Amino acid sequence: MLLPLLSPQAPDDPDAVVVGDIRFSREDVVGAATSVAERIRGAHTLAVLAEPSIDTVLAVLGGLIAGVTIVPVPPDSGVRELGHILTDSGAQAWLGPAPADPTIPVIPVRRYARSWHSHPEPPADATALILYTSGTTGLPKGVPLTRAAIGSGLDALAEAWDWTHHDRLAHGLPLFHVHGLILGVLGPLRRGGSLHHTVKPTPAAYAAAASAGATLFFGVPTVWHRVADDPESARTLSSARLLVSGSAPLPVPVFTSIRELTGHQIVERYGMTETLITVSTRSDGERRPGWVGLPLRGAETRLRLDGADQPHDGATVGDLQVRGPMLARGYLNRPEATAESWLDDGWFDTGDVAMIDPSGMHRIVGRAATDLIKSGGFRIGAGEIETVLLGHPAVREVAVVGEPDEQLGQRIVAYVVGDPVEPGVLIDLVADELSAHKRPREIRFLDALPRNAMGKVQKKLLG
Ligand code: MLC
Ligand code: AMP
Repeated sequence: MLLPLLSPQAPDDPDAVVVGDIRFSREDVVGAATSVAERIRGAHTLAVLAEPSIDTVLAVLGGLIAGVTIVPVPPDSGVRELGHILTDSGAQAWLGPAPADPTIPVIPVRRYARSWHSHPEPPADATALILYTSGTTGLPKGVPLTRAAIGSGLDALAEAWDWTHHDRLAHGLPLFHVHGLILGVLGPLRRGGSLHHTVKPTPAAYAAAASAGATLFFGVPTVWHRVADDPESARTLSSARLLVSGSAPLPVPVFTSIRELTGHQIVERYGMTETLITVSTRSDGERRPGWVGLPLRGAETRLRLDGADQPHDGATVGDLQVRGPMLARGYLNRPEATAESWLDDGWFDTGDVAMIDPSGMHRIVGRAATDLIKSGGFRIGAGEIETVLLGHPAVREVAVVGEPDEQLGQRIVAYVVGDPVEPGVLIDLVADELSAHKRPREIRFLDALPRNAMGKVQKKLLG
């Protein structure tokens, strides 16, 4: 069973799921999610506008109970991104809140409706969720994730972190990605523990959750950076059992500040939408700043260069490849992209460059492609932003890069050649067409882009 919390045998908890100031007991969650399941039975794929709200939690759980594939959509998706996700996923309707002027039907989520009907457990290889994630070019790709992959990925993390039903998880991450939704909502429900979603991942909200009894905290490095900058809130987290960082590299100074302020050494874990989490430091093991830990139970890793295995000597770098039961099997509707990353014998080429030491500790050194940007823990393709900017009549040429940023890890900067135009106009164009977190933080105007003899833009010379 994917979510034992939803079984009638689980003990009740009056605060099983708290999102902002909405509190649902386990019985409320089971009754309301089952009522959603009743309404959608027989559908195959539904889209959920994944705002950080109880409705999103109920819609996703309703889909899981009914065996209907759910497509969580970033709530600030612009027209281009939204249109693509709906068409590509084949979503039949919105479940819960919908954007203005929806192009498909809308099925409401009734927070206070209850049903106690018992639904059969869907097959383990059924697609539970389709998550969208950016590539270097083109619009985001759909990643179908089975119930079996989600279940084994969550169990492997539970083993590494000693995560049990005694834990109360707190975080304020978005509900349309692996981190906030799969780990952050399905994780506690699979363990039979409880969840406190703070809506926004602010230091004050995390401190309040700690005071209210949260034991486990999730954040992307930008969040931990902000916590470290707010010592009073940070000190409140001393009462936690475990602090976890992931989705982007955790800077060593942030690890050190958090240790000084809270007494906790942050556990760091590494993963991807396509693979779920495959490597993590352990709650009972070494937490080495700058390193992301050991393969999780069931996961295997290797370093490759030019088709050959590289030594695990803590110094040699190679392309990180992973394999295990938590992996997706390919992209939706993208056989060529699938063939590029899913290799023979179940290995997946992550596109990350890493080193592994003799004890099995992994260090992520960087990405093989400069055109994939990580900003605030969001994965963003330079190509998708360039395509939108080229759609503006003033823009003749453009190159988008990720430049180092203390808080965001990388900030999106667009280099533009063209006619004079207000930077804000171009920034808003990207926010409106794609989503707000993909907007460039800065536009820099140039007379020409640096190119090599072949005419290819030399992004490394920008900045
Ligand atoms: C500003 N805003 C604009 C705008 N300028 N909106 C539209 N157009 C413009 N021109 C708005 C934003 O929408 C937002 O609104 C507000 O201004 C501030 O936005 P921000 O500066 O972009 O960021 P901030 O809110 O401070 O976000 C930082 C953050 C966020 C850390 C909270 O980056 C975040 O949530 N990151 C998490 C990413 C994540 O979960 N990744 C996991 C991927 S899974 P408003 O109203 O929203 O405040 C994965 C696998 C794994 O990687 O390993 O986990
Ligand atoms: P996403 O598709 O949003 O799931 O992003 C996955 C990418 O995030 C990985 O390929 C890595 O580049 C990056 N990532 C995730 N966790 C970590 C980590 N702990 N350290 C460094 N990079 C990470």
